[in-house]
Amino acid sequence: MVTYQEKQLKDVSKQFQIYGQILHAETCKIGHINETYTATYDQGGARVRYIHQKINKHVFRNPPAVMRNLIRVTNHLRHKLETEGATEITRRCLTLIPTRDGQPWYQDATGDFWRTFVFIEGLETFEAVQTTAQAFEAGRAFGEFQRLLVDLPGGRLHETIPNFHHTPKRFEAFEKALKEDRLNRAAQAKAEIAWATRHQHLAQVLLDAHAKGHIPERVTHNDTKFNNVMLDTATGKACCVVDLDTVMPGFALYDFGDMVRTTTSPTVEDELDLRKVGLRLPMFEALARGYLTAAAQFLKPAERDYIVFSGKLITFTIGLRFLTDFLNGDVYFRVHRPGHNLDRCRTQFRLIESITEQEDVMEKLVQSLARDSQAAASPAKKKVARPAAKRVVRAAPAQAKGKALPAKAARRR
Ligand code: GN1
Ligand code: MG
Repeated sequence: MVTYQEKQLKDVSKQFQIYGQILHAETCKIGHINETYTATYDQGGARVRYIHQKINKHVFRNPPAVMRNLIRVTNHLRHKLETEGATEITRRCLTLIPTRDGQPWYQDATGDFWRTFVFIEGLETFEAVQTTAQAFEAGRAFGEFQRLLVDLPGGRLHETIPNFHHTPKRFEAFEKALKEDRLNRAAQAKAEIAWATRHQHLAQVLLDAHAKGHIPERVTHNDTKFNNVMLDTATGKACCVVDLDTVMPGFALYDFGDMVRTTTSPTVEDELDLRKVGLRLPMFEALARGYLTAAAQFLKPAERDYIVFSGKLITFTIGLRFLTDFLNGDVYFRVHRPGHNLDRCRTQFRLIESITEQEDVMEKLVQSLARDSQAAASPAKKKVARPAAKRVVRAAPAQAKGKALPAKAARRR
């Protein structure tokens, strides 16, 4: 039985080059932006799954450009993986299914854009990190992602959301929402508004470093939440990075910062008990180690210098965005309860405080990891890099299985 708007999804399913009959489909509830369905088909007697996804055209104003980016990026990733002799490439990189007339997307009668991906079996995602091995894998996966894209041909990618991580512009949007206070919500968020205002100075730091030529623009993912890395259920190893709509020009540090935001605290993004929110140093260490395993080869020293800061910056930016959306009446992020965006904002600001409390230790740690990984990036790099990875795994031998959220797997592709 098709559960979601049966007729509509049946219509969508017929548009793509899928040689089978749709049996049923489920909505994926994870993620704040796009609508995603996992659909099971009967294909010659075998059950095969695909992802159908409707692009949120209010967030992504130019869906065809989003799709052109996605095609360039996935083609390049696949090509690089092939060249490097990787196996199981359709599990490591998203595979887009064209429409029956050979187009990358289908536009329905209401003007919405749909796309379809191969569902990757045997992978799972998690909302919160449970082990240092997982944090290591997240860092490694996004570091690898950046590494594989350093030589993306074809010029600058389209900016699917202009100024996405531009913190001063996000701050302006916050100030505008506060001034308008359309729903009289500012009174409920006094403490968070004051907190944001006190920390405005964080906003300009990386942009200044970029303007001075210290940190370069790169091809980056820009939404490196832990739940955007799919881990192999059997091995726990990162397999595929998903949610590619914001892959565009950015700073490598934005990606690292969002990993710090989503992998170092034991809590989920909307945790209500703020006492539980905080950066765990072993997670940070594993994350940075994993990231540098792949990224040390291309990062500039100035980029490494801002690694700790980047966690604060992105957490601040996203906290500000939650607060702004709360003030605007929850028009951007999907919410599931009253005050949801304000709850999300609070966890972000609490995490920044926790980072600030520990930043001296974190800086020392990064310096020492950078020395290790620089040595690893020398000609004998493989020999040095592997034991480093194993050390982290040994530190957390039992990878807690915990509660996986396989639905996320579906939503993401
Ligand atoms: C959104 O919906 P999701 O999980 O892919 C947002 C990110 C935020 C994140 C916060 C396009 O990502 O920037 O960091 O929520 N994506 C967009 O959880 O705005
Ligand atoms: Mg996203």
